[in-house]
Amino acid sequence: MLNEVAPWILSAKFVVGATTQAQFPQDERPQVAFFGRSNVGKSSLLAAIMGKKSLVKISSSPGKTRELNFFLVNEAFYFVDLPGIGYAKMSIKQRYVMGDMIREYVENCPQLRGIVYLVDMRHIGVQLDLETVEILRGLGKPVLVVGSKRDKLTQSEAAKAVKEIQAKFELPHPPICVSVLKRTSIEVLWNNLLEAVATEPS
Ligand SMILES: Nc1nc2c(ncn2[C@@H]2O[C@H](COP(=O)(O)OP(=O)(O)OP(=O)(O)O)[C@@H](O)[C@H]2O)c(=O)[nH]1
Ligand SMILES: [Mg+2]
Repeated sequence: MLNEVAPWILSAKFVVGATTQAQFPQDERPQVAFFGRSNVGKSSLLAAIMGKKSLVKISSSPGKTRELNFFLVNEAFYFVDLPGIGYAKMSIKQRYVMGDMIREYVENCPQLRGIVYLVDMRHIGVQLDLETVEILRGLGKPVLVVGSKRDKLTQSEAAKAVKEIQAKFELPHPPICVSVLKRTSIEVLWNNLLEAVATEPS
């Protein structure tokens, strides 16, 4: 049966919640990872794209995702839900462990074709976001900066936020801005990601 909210999805399943490299899927299928500060809406966005809320852990309290969660989509590629960064209640040691885990994944996974980096449209220019995107770019992975929680802003606030995101992150195009609540630009983002997984790494 076709997925009613996400008709582009033929199948989507949770494969593994990994904490070490040995647990990452070892096959050749391309991967796209979702990253950003804790509570920005990564897991919610994944659930919206895959049209299946029950697959993904979402919480009103930040710090929900603690593992690298791999989802196999259309039997063709993986979406990876990464733990959020900058979660205040996490100990310094925990943050280091998590940071190492993510870095190890990004640096050592040749199947990783790109990273969707989510930025809350209400909080643009946070130093942690700017620095993290710079690091990811430095690691040679394509980064797609996407604005989240579009529904929390008025039309004029959103227009301003789009310009700010484009300027602060030095993007060649205005960013895609999504709302999971209203399902704004979910299909546009999906189409962009399809291109990313279809592109051979340079
Ligand atoms: N209004 C609104 N709320 C959203 C949207 N996306 C996510 N949220 C809410 O934001 C909160 C955090 O969402 P998550 O998807 O768990 O965020 P996350 O980035 O995965 O968080 P961590 O796993 O802690 O890194 C939840 O209460 C969501 O319901 C959105 O587009 N609009
Ligand atoms: Mg999450």
